[in-house]
Amino acid sequence: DAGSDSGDTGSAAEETISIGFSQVGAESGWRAANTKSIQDTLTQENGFDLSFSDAQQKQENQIQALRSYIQQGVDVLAFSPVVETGWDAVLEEAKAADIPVILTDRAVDSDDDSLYESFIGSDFVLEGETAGEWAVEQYDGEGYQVVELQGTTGAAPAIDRKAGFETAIEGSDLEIIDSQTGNFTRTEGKQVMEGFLQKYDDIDLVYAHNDDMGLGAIEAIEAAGMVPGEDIKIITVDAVKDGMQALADGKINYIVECNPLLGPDLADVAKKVIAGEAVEKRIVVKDKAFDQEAAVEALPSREY
Ligand code: GYE
Repeated sequence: DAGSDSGDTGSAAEETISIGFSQVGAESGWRAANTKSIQDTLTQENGFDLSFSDAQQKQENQIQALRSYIQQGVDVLAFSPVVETGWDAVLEEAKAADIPVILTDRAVDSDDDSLYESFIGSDFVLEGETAGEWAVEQYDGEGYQVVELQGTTGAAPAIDRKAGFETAIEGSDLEIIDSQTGNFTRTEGKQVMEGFLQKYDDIDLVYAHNDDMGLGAIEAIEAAGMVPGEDIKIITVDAVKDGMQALADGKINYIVECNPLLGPDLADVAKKVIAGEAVEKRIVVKDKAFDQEAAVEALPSREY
């Protein structure tokens, strides 16, 4: 008798949650792993109907995507804001439409934190500090020259990784002699590094805000006839496979991890928000850091 069967198998009773996700772009290995994590987690099987779009690193594309999801009347909006500022108007539109917003990966700079439910992501200031502390330990003596490859101008990880590193090297023998954006891509990282190598002949260290720009810098250093990791040391952030391989090979010297696997936390927060349960306003993803030995050890079981 089917009518009296009250056995609940769980997922069948729950309603599918429609979620619109606006991704930053496809600028880096980190981003590819992040996208995969989100798409692999927010599946029909897990109770989601995911609409996903790639903004190609342009804020206007993200705003457009968010507006169209609002118009479609999705249950939840989620996005990784390409830059920190300029979101209040579209977030207010979401609020007016009663659609909860979850931030993943990058933060917005807004005075009104009622405009989103939760922000899930790493502590980028801490990442920059960790990178800077390692650098300070390596160099002792008279002035060492650092060039910095910054992430996308105005992006939370670029602002925070710069600030954290600067704090950590304050009063040390290290000096940042130049700092430019490479937009988190390998190509632009290479170009900016080529410019630095033409301008300065005694660079000791490259601090790149992500692995991809560091990998671009390796190409530029090798093309200039120098040995990356020896003639010029390199620190990066992310710890994606290509970066970890370069670290294991001795071409990068240190990597601060930034975990891109945010899909499970996003799914969890979205389900709770829809169920009317309380969620934490800030979920900090924990990161590690690797030197060459640690990279060799970690590589075989690395998930991304
Ligand atoms: O470090 C970089 C990507 O926002 C943390 O964006 C993310 C950063 C990541 O392009 O590789």
